[in-house]
Amino acid sequence: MEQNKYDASDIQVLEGLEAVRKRPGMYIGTTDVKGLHHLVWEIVDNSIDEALAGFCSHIEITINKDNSVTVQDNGRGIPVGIHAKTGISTVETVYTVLHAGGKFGGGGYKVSGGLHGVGASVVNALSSRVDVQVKRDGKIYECKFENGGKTVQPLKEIGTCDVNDTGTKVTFKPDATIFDSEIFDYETLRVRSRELAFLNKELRITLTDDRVEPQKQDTFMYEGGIIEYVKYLNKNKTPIHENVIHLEGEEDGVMFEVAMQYNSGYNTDSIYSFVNNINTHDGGTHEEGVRRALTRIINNYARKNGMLKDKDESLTGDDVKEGLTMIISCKHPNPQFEGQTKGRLGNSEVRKLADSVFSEGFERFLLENPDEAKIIVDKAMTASRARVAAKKARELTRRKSDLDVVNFGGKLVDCKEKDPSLCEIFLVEGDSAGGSAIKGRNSMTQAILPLKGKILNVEKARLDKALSNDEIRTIITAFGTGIGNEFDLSKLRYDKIIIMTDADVDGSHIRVLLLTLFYRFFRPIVEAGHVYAAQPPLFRICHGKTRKYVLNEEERDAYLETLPENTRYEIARMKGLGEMDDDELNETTMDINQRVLRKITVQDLVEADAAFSKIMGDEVEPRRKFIEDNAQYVENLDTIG
Ligand code: 0R9
Repeated sequence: MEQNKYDASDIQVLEGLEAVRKRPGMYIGTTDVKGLHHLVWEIVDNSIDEALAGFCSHIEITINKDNSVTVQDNGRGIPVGIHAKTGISTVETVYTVLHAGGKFGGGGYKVSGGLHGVGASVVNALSSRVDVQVKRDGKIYECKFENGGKTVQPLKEIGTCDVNDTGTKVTFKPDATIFDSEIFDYETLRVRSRELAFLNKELRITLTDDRVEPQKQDTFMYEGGIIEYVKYLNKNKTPIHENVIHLEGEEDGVMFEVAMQYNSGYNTDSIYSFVNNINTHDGGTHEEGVRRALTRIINNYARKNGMLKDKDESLTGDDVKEGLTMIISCKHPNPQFEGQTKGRLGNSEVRKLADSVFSEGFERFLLENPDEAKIIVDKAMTASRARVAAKKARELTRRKSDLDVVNFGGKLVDCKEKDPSLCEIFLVEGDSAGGSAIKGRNSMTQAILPLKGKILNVEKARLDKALSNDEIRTIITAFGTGIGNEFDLSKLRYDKIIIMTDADVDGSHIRVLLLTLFYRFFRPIVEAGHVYAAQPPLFRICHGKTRKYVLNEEERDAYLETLPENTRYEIARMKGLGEMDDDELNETTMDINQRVLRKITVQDLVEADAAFSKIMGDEVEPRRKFIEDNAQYVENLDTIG
């Protein structure tokens, strides 16, 4: 990138720091932990700009013992001369005058972006202490502020260093009277530092936590940048072509870059886009350009090579992004962010740039790599066929106005009550337990669906296959909500969905398969707290005329403790659900007055998703390792969230 000579007169004096302290939200969004961490990124952004200008290769972020943060870069150092307009040093000007900085003068070139890009002076205004050190021209300078940006030591020379040793080091302590919390979270800083390293290739970012013994430290540096980001995201997946496809281009100072790789999965939502290192959640012109070009190029290729024979047949945007992991990164000197959360790029000229860079590069890739091209187009063709089949299958499961008993092949034994808030459905492992449950239930409110053996693992099957599975179709129809775009929680026919499986390995496997199904197809039902696991007892203790069922060893021992000495008792270890008779099953597991249910929660969807992919996905090794590491966790998968 071209170097821009810094012109001190570019700095415009706009407002005082007092305004920032009065309304911090206007400058950093919030004063909660998010705002607190935002301070770090405002400072780091300045170092990243220096890196993008080609002068900085290493940024160090340190959380100090007193919860202050130090950010250090090895760039040119902030200019130290006297600023023409303010008559004070440029360093002090940058830190005390709101909106000071190259960007606002128009002459500078600033592409990295914080929330509002107002930088150093805002951090100073919201800090109880800021120390800035600059190494430039063989000298070390220092400048200090306290109490929301009041200068306590104007810039002065404090020593000398090697002429080649240059850089800026800033330490700030957030003002406790402004922020709800002053405690920096290492994990938050680690995740974003890693992301910034992926998005800015070859930039080294070191994060250190000095609050703990021994100190924590992570260093991130990716020579391949977003190429390595894609590899990282596909780590637990199975790529279907070896190399990550990488395309880039530049026009009028706008840089545009894409990395992509298809995997064998069926996700269609792994396209992530960034503008000036900020995630554009809601897409925008850069994403639109790529999506449009991707669909067009794959269709053209398929048609030219005789893969799409029918004139009217074509692949949709969804077909071509199935299993696609993609990072789009755009660096723009003047980005226009739109939408409620400013998560959408609005600059219209970027759509054309994105389209042309992507289509030229991707078309060339397909021509030069016919084997990969075939794999990629085949994948989209299969997705397209699956989409058509799924549509048909979905129509089959769409609930008719009244429950169509024929649909169930006689398997569901429904309850008489029609008010969903009073109804329960038991998903029961095996026909024999199913039989006992049917006899032992309260037929007014309890419906029984016996499941034959293991249900299909939906993590490994595409929608059409899942929907052609009898067991799954029956479940979908019984629930009444529909799936996918048609899902409607208000149509749920049962207030409680109760998974009733044995307390052994097979039982927990079926439970995991059912949870995977719920997680993928019926997540809102889990989120709304409708899903439960029945807890069949492990022991029966008989004494006199009393029969007591307990769930586990601890409960058994605790109960025995309560019996008077010399009491004669008999303990039986309960066998599987299938071996209980209907009275027993009702008494121990189904009767609303006696049973114990465990609510299945999804506390953290993202983590649960990862856990499910690991346990249920393609790769054997991560699954083996995960189960080994989390044997306990997997047994209790229904409580992970
Ligand atoms: C540790 C955090 N780092 C910084 O805040 C930081 C700001 C900065 C910088 C320049 C170099 N390194 C920096 N680190 C810089 C920029 C320019 C010329 N020389 C040095 C330029 O933009 O042309 N500056 C960021 C703003 C300013 N300097 C300026 F406004 F003071 F010029």
